[in-house]
Amino acid sequence: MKKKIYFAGSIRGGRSDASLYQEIIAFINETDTVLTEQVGDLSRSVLEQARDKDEQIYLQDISWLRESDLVIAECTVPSLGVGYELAYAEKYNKPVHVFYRPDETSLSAMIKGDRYYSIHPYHTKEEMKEKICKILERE
Ligand code: 6K6
Repeated sequence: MKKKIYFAGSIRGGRSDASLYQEIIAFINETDTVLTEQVGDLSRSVLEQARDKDEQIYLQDISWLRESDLVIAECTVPSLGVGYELAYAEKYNKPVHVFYRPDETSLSAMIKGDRYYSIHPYHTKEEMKEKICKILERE
């Protein structure tokens, strides 16, 4: 059966990895279902984001988090929202896989030091995809 994946990535924390998020979301969607496709939405400008109702975004996202089977987070670009989602996912016992590029960021000790999380340093997109295949138990 298809797994429901909550993909987390920086939005207001910075969009420099947005096209990577988009590619990874499409990759996961080949076999499973990403609930949070807007994280990889390149068409939305910063101004459009500001027009969204924050409470609506929050309520929708925590509802998807609770519905999800597992969380995959890309944490190279630091984001308060992603940090919040990781703590929320732990509270609800969701398996959480954290990806980051160690050459480009120093991952927070509050994430790296929490043994609940499966931490995956990676260097290339291909390496990240290989790890995701294992997580999703693809053939
Ligand atoms: C902007 C771009 C696409 O959609 C938007 C509207 N804003 C949001 N829509 C959906 N989820 C959001 C939005 N802003 C934050 N989030 C959630 O928080 C996502 O699930 C991300 O994983 C995380 C990013 O937090 P910030 O603090 O970097 O914004």
